[in-house]
Amino acid sequence: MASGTAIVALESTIIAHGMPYPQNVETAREVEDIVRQGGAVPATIAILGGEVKIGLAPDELDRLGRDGRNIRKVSVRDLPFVVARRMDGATTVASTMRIAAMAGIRVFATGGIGGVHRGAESTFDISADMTEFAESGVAVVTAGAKAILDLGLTLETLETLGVPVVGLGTDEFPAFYSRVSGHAVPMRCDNAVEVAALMHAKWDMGLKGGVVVANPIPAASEIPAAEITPVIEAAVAKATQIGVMGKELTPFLLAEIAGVTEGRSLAANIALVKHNAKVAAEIAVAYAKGRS
Ligand code: PSU
Ligand code: MN
Repeated sequence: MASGTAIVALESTIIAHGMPYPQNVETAREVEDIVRQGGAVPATIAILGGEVKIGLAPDELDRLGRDGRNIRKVSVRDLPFVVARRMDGATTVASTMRIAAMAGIRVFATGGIGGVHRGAESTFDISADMTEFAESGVAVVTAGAKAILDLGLTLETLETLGVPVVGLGTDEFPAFYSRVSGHAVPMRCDNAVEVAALMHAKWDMGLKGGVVVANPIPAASEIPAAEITPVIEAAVAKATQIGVMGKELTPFLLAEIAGVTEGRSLAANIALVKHNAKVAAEIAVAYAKGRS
């Protein structure tokens, strides 16, 4: 960092809880390679034995993927507990953003950020990813927000929190598995240089918090909204029926949807994460150039 190298943070919940083994570890490795090919250094973030790790060795990545669901999903609230108890933890978007910001890393690639869940008006289930965007100065490249959420309420929340939501080459907020959602983004950039300029402008002005860089899934890997919507609705109904709540909800829904679509949603998830990593590397390189 001292020499101005572009760095891209990567999260570990997607490895431990977002995808099954061994696709999770394969994807994590490929994503790191894509960042390197883009001229940046990947920094996968996790807690191992109570230590906050920024950048994992291959065997550490493998351990996270293999132990999967047995590794604690760590949001910001959980950080002091897992550190004090010297536990392992997979970091979500929120805690990865916080740790990246502590280290001065400004760019982070994920699959899809958490947001306001459907039915949040009665469950209050709003991901800590939302409030973290008001706190940590990190740009997160994401395929919109997970379609399992209420995207309209997610966008309203981000507006309230003062978070720029940038459509990258699009006027619509993408819906994770699909390129379109019917919701407009408040602003659009058409390349990494424009995004980097927005980041510099935001932080040079002393504005606090992050930037959502909404990057649609590549067309070839998209699952059309008409096809995935009923699957998502059935999964949400099942979760409500059997009482899945809180931090278990997102992993449950992703696994349920992957089961019903016979892995097609998993393939889409992998494709969009890789594409986000490529774009994040471009932004990190452009941002580092803008600084010098
Ligand atoms: N994106 C994916 N798969 C995932 C997640 C994001 O493609 O598993 C994870 C992220 O770590 C995100 C978390 O922060 O889901 C959101 O969980 P919750 O809704 O409980 O905050
Ligand atoms: Mn939640």
